[in-house]
Amino acid sequence: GRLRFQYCKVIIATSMVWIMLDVFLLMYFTDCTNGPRCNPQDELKHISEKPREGFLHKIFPKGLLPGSQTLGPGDGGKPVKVPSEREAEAKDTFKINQFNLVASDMMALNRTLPDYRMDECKRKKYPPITSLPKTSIVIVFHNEAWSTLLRTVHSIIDRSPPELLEEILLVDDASEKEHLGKKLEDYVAKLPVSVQVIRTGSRVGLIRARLKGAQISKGQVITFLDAHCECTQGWLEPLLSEIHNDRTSVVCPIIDVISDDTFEYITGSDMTWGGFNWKLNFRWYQVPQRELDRRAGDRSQPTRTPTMAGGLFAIDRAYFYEMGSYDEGMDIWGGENLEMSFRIWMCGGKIYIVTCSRVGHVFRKTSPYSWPGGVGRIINHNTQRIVEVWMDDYKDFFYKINPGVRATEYGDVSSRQELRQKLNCKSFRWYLENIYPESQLPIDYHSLGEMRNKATSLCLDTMGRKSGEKVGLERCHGQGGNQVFSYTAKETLQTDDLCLDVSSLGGPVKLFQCHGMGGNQRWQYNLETKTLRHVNTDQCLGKPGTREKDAPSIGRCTGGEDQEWVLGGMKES
Ligand code: LR7
Ligand code: MN
Repeated sequence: GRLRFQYCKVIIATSMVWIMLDVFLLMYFTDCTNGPRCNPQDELKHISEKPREGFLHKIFPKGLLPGSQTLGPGDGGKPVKVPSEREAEAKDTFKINQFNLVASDMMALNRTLPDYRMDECKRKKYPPITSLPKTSIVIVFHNEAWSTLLRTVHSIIDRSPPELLEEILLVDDASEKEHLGKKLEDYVAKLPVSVQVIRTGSRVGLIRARLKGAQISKGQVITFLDAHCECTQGWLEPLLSEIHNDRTSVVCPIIDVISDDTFEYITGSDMTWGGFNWKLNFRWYQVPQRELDRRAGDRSQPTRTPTMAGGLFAIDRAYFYEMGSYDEGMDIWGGENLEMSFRIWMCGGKIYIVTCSRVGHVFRKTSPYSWPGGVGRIINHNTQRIVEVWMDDYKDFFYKINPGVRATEYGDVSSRQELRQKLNCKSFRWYLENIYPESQLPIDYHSLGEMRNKATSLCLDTMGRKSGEKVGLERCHGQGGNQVFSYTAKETLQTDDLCLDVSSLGGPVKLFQCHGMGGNQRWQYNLETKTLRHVNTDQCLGKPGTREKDAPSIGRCTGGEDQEWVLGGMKES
């Protein structure tokens, strides 16, 4: 009897603690107005959830939260299933942000994520936290959704050692959404870290918005993030410790994919790095063997990357300014990542993908916001500023594949050219030879122009087709673009990042991702006979055969006019 009574007392006492905690939690969360956790019908559900790693535990130490095993939508990085009655709403609201807003809003602002790091990373010893530099985090946004923006903020607070967080700066680039006004300021004021909302006033674009955040930042390091990210366990220490080792290192995490549809967290490969094509689009490519060898096969070592994606990186604040921060002449979106990549490498710094640091990012297929003056105009303007300042003669590749861009205005770049002088930066050729020999821009080449067939006077044309598809033959238009090919020193016939590729006798002649290993992509041009011999098959490129009229053929070398090709843009040698 006595024992049983004691037992009951314990149960009653524990229940009281739980009830009091529940009431407190309810009070805290009814205060915030929107978001999945703050929506009244969700309150009780919230309280019965499994303890989360961070933010809540700053208020309620680990272990004090009621421990039911119920997980919410998206927890553990799992995909969110939108209930069928909300599918129409999800479809209708998709275009607001170009992602599934219903799914995002269903998830906790502090959803749980597994620790995705490889074992070597978990075991790594970093310098003591007290010796690492503190970072300010700068997040710029234009019309970002509430739940993605706040999930970014919560993931930082939850998964960063507080000692390393100087502050979070949210730079609002003239958003027009109610929820990003006072409501945002009130919400962040309650967070256990200094979070400030800064307003650009008028739409200045992400580059100048970042400059505004950087300007007022106080941390020794600035970490930039997009406004729809989720930082994972242990993301910050490896970044800061790289900068601590060498302040001229600019460091990026691996950027994992958060699905724009289900918000599933999908880990990206540690075997990709950043490159670019002739159009100066940023592209992910496979890390070459050369770089794997340099790291002696240790995948937990940072990868030296030729370029960065641009949205997620950390840099020593003073070094950022020494190196010319950003080109203030760039508008809205695009190009700043390549500009910074070329500049950092050519002027003495390094760029790494730190494979022990993982941050998720919602990749979108199109952009949801307005582009004052037009997408094309803005991107060409920014890209022209890069090629004119940094690329020397290699800018020909960009201009030839993008006919018409030369005529557009790009403002005054003289101060950026002076910066290049002042910092005593190396040439673009140096960058290609030393940092990016695998580049899609051939370091040496014989020609850059059209490829005209003598017998038919037609020109080789990609027809805008992709890797794996047949190359076409069309009336020559002399405008470059799809009719621009380079006969390179590696004996490839290349246009952008595609090479003419033949894998069986008699063809077909296809476009294929250039692999730089010769093989099916190796051609020998004979200056006298003007023939192009495919080395592996020992056959020659010719005019269309009987079966197809708009594709070149490949067959026995005859020396006839139908196998003669005049290569435009031949270099004197
Ligand atoms: O006018 C604008 N003002 C802004 O504040 C336009 C955009 N922005 C904000 C925007 O709300 C977002 O937070 O700027 C940030 C980046 O814009 P996104 O998310 O539309 O860009 P993105 O993710 O498609 O583009 C990538 O390339 C950009 C080139 O300018 C930037 O460098 C982005 O930061 C960059 N994102 C990443 O690197 C994440 C990985 C994507 C890849 C590859
Ligand atoms: Mn983005």
